[in-house]
Amino acid sequence: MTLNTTFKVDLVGPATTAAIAGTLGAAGWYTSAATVSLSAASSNGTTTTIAYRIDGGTWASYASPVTVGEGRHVLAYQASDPSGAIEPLRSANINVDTTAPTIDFAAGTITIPTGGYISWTGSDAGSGIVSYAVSVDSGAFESLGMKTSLNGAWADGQHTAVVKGRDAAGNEATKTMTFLVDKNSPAQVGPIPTISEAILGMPILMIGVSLILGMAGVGLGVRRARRAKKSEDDTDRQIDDYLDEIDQDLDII
Ligand SMILES: [Ca+2]
Repeated sequence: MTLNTTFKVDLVGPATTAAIAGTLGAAGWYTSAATVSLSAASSNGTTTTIAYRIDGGTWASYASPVTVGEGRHVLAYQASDPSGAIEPLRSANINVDTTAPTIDFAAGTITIPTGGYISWTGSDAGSGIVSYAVSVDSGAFESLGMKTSLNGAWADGQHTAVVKGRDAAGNEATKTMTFLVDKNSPAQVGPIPTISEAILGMPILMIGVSLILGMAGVGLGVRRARRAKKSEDDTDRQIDDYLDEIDQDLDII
């Protein structure tokens, strides 16, 4: 009797493809909600099922596109087919920041002395502020990096400044400030450096101080060693002289 048996060998397990739809901003951030579509195919053509979860939540069976909103998200997914082949666990990072930064300064018209400065604060809960730019009296925007103050040779009188803040995702916010330059206004205390400026300045200062201290330490060590050597030589010479004297005395006797 001849027995014919057919085996279907599933050499390659299922593989999932994730397609993300949304407005891609800067630095890999989406500036709109992002919708993920998952599709899986198995080499033997059998139906596959995809399990997924978001941010370590409960595993669910994928049925339709999944939308994620504001925040940093991790989408984990894994397909399997009826033959028991399971795809290695895959994951995708999906970062969404749809919100522009917030810029703040004192309400109303700010009065500053001649040669004074204007300042503001900014915050962004999503991707974080990466730069500021300011336009005074409709002039060109001046890029200020992370500086949160600006001084200029503004004439006495009223001026306007448009402060623009940009987050890492590319969202921008602008806020207009009105300020009055008045030569009779009391002098301002110098702008306090932003935290990042202060931190950036520290290592350079610390490296400088360490180098000076290190060099001073080496210099001191060399000088001490030299002094010790000299003192040793002097003592040797004194002993030699003393022995010579005894020798001479003995010769006399
Ligand atoms: Ca933001």
